[in-house]
Amino acid sequence: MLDLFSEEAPWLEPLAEGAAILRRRARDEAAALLALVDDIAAQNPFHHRITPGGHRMSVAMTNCGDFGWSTDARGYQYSEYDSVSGQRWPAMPDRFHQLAVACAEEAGFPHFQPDACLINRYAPEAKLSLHQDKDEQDMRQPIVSVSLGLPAVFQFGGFERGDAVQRVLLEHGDVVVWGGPSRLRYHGILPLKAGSHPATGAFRYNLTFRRAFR
Ligand code: MD6
Ligand code: FE
Repeated sequence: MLDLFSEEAPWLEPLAEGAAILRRRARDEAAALLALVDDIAAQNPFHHRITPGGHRMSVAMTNCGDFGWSTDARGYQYSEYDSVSGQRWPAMPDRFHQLAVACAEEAGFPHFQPDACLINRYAPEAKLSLHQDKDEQDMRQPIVSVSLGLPAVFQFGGFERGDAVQRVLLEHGDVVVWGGPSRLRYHGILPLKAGSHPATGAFRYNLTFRRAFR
């Protein structure tokens, strides 16, 4: 579990029990991560999916890894094949895997082995409504989330949709590790404010690493 006052991890900013921000943790390797995002998107382009309720998501998505998360008329699920392209997802780059495992360990989750990475791209006004990440099999596994490019306001709530939310700004290179007793908290992203970031232009990218299946 998190040791909130550990001197070895002064960058670790607790959000709640089991959830913390590793400020700027990925900043030095952000350019390399973004180049890998470009490679992945060249194989499986960003796509605005339609939710089971018939809404086009404002966030554009792709995935890499053994499994990818997606939504369509049938619901939300992880699958080996992309229902849009009919192809397998691009492989998860070693660099992604290593970063996710290291961040999980630094936040107190030493056995994380992600098999899926969802990549979200936000343009101005794109948002992600309050949701729980609950499509994974093993809730003991954390989620590691890497923010790149334009800043966004992350809403971090409780266990019911109507609970009060904290708001924190996530900036280029920030990593959120999210697990343990906080694993099923509601969370979301407020509409992205327009801007221009030296590394990503008009966009924000978010990589979320998960263990989809045991
Ligand atoms: C985002 N993140 O930051 C959306 N989910 O763009 C998430 O939905 C998320 O940051 C689970 C754990 C951490 C996250
Ligand atoms: Fe989420």
